[in-house]
Amino acid sequence: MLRILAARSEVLVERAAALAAGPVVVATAAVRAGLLLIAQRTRPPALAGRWELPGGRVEPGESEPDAVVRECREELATQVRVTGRLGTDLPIDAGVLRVHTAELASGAPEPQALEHAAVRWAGPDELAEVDWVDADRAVVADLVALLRSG
Ligand code: 9L3
Ligand code: MG
Repeated sequence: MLRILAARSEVLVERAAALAAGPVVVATAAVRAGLLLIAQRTRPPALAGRWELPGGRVEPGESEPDAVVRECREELATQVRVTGRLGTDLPIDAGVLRVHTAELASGAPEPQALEHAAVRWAGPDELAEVDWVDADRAVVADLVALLRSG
């Protein structure tokens, strides 16, 4: 009985910590043939024109990989397969940003900018020059390493 109560309170403490940290936003580091898919934001005004790894908020009850797949379908009209995580949790105004690595599913359509101003595939030598949103700039070294490792 006590053990059950202890386990339950652990779950509650974890949930409280998650709520305090705010919502989780996932970002997708999609790689193909040594290139990284990057996307130019249109909103909010403070971020418009700057580039990011596409993604968005995880919905209640949704896993992070499922959120990555959903966001890529909604924002890019393509299908990705999540392959791992990259870097550490990044603090953002909205909560915390977690980068997941991915590849396009076989036969998936070419990504389209449905919600972005533009999307493009960038090579490792270009990433330092990209006008990143602040949160994503923090993982540029990891992104370069990811591209060079494949
Ligand atoms: N955000 C930052 N970097 C990213 C993503 C996908 C999102 N790579 C920030 C911008 C917004 C918030 O997270 O403040 C929610 O993202 P969205 O739903 O507007 O894409
Ligand atoms: Mg988004």
